[in-house]
Amino acid sequence: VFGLINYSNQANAQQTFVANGNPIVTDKYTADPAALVDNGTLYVFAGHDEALDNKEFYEMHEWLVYSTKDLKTWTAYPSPLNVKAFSWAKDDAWASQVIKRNGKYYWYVAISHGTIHGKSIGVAVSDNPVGPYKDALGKALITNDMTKETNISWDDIDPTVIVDKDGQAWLIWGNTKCYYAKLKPNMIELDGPIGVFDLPHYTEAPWINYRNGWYYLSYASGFPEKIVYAMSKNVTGPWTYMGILNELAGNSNTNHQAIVDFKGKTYFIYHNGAINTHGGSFRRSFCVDELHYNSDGTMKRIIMTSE
Ligand code: FUB
Repeated sequence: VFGLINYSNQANAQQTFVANGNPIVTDKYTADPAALVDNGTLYVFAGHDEALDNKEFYEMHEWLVYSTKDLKTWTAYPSPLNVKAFSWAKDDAWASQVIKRNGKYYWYVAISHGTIHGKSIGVAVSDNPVGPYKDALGKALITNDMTKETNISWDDIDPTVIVDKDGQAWLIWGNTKCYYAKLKPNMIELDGPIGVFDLPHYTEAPWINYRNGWYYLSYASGFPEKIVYAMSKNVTGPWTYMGILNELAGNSNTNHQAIVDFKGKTYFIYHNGAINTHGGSFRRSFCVDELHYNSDGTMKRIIMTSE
């Protein structure tokens, strides 16, 4: 029931609440969840869907962050990052991911560029996972004129980042094509050419995670989107397509996932459009379900729950 959430107010503008199953947050729309585990706490970063009930496109100007230690009691924080933090950008707080490196938190975001046509990727930095964050580079890290594999202007979206076992950081992103490139140790510049992964039925929303010798690249496929995944022994592939991981997310064309290990379990965090009659493709809400692996390392299909 949208709008009803029982916060216990705290002095520092943080608010705690007890989640009543999925979706977790019911007083705001929270899209494109990205997850980070740090110091025994799970952080979920999301774009804020603000489209009015009759608007059928994205209206997104800021990102939000929530944290929990037990997946029951959550803390909501003031928005730690707004599109206005990127002076070179125009608008559109699309999908993002935060990663920790050398004690700092780097937040990679998709956003519309102010002067270069199309979507771009920027990076913000903070000493604290819940911010405040500031633009780390003063310009875009990736722009539409750097990737000419497609003739669409929104192919440079949906960043995911991994720091590999050898310390090399990789940025992976894209709509229609899945791009990848090395990041310099400073995490804010590319270190080499941009490649393209060969992935069947690829739409967008890549997320990379590593477990027991396998890299897993999950991504949105088709439209309306299902989440599928591929496996490889190397962060740069080649990738073996493994099939569907999550069926359509209720009442939303997009189905954007994060996969994270937390306190001995693996969680699949995604969005749906399931909040009452107003939820939908442009009014999305993040959900958390458990992900299980088979003994051969493959992933079991997600069983979506409302609990
Ligand atoms: O939220 C805007 C866009 O919708 C994201 O960048 C895509 O992944 C899709 O979820």
